[in-house]
Amino acid sequence: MRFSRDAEISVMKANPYHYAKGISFVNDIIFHHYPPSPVAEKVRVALGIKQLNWCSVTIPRVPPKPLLMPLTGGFRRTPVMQIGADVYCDSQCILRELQKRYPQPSFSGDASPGMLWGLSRWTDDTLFKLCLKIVLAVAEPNMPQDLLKDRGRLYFGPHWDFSKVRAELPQLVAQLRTQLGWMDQQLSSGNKYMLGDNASLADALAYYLIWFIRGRWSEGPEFLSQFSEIVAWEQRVNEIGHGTPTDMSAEQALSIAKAVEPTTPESVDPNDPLKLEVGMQISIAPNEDSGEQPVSGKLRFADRETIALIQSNDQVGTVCINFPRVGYRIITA
Ligand SMILES: N[C@@H](CCC(=O)N[C@@H](CS)C(=O)NCC(=O)O)C(=O)O
Repeated sequence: MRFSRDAEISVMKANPYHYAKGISFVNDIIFHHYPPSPVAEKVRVALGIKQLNWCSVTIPRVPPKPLLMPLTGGFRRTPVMQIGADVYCDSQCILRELQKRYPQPSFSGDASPGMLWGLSRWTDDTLFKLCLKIVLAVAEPNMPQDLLKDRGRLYFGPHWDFSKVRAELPQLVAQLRTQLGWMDQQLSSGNKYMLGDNASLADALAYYLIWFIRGRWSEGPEFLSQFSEIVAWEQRVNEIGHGTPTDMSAEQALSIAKAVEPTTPESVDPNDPLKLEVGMQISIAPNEDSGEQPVSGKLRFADRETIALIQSNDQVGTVCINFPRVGYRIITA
C-alpha cells in the first residue's frame, strides 16, 4: 500500500527543504546500518541486485542506540529497515519484504525461491558463526574492549572466551575451508553467479561472508586466494553495487515514522500452532542465549514467515515491528 497524498504532505511539511522540493520519503526504503556491518552488507548487495533507491541512516555499532530503539521496541541488532511506520528487524525479514514490494528482478534469479531461505540458515547461522569466531579470536588483542565484550556476549553466550577459540583456530579454518570449497565448486560450472547467469539471493548470502573474511581477518586475503572461482565471482558481485543510497538523519527517519500509521495488515494465520490472535500481548526474542531483551507489544500480524507487533511511544507514535518466525521465539502472556 502507498500512503495518501495527505500523509506525504504532512511529512514534507515537517521539513521545509523537502516540502519545497516535493519530497516526502514516506514510501521509501530507510535502511539503518553502519558501513562495517557484514549482515548489512548482505542487504546492501540485495538492494543492488534490485537496483533500488534507498535512504541510508548510520547507527552506532554498540548500544545505546537512542535514535533506533524507538523504532524497534528495543531490538538492537543491525540492520533494520523502515518504510514509513513499518519496521523490519533481521535481514531475513528485510529481504523477504524487499522481495514482496519489489518482485523484479527476483531474488531467486533463475531458480524457484523456497530452498533459498533454507540456504540462508546455513550461511547466516553455521557459516556466519564460524567466520565470527575466526575474525574475533584473531582480532581480539587489538579490539576496543567495549566492542569485544559486547560481541562476545551477543554471539557466544555468557561464558565466551576467545583464548580458547584461538587455540582451536586451525580446526575452525579447516571447517571453513571445506564449506567455502562447496561455493567454489558451485561456481565452477561456468555460470556468472551462484545459481545461473542472473544474480540471486544466493550471491548476497555468500558474498557478505567472503567480504567479512577478506576485510576483517588478517590472513583472509591469503586464505581466500586458494578459491579461484570465488575470487573471480567476488569481483562480479562487487560490480553489482548497492543500488542508490542517499544519506538521511536518524531524526528525520523518526519524524517520518511519526507522520504516518503502519500499513502492515491486521491478520493472523488461523492454523498457527501458537494459537495467536490479533491484539494479544506478546514478546519476541531471538532463540539463542544472546542476552538481548525481548520486544513486547500487541500482535498485529502473523503468518508462517513473519510476526509483527504494535508499539507506541512519543518519538515515533505507533509503529509496527516485524520479525522473521525462524530464529525467534514468541512468548504469549
Ligand atoms: N540474525 C540477524 C543478525 C544480525 C547481526 O548479528 N548483526 C550484527 C552486525 S553485522 C549486530 O547486530 N551486531 C550488534 C549491533 O550492531 O548492535 C540478521 O540477520 O539481521
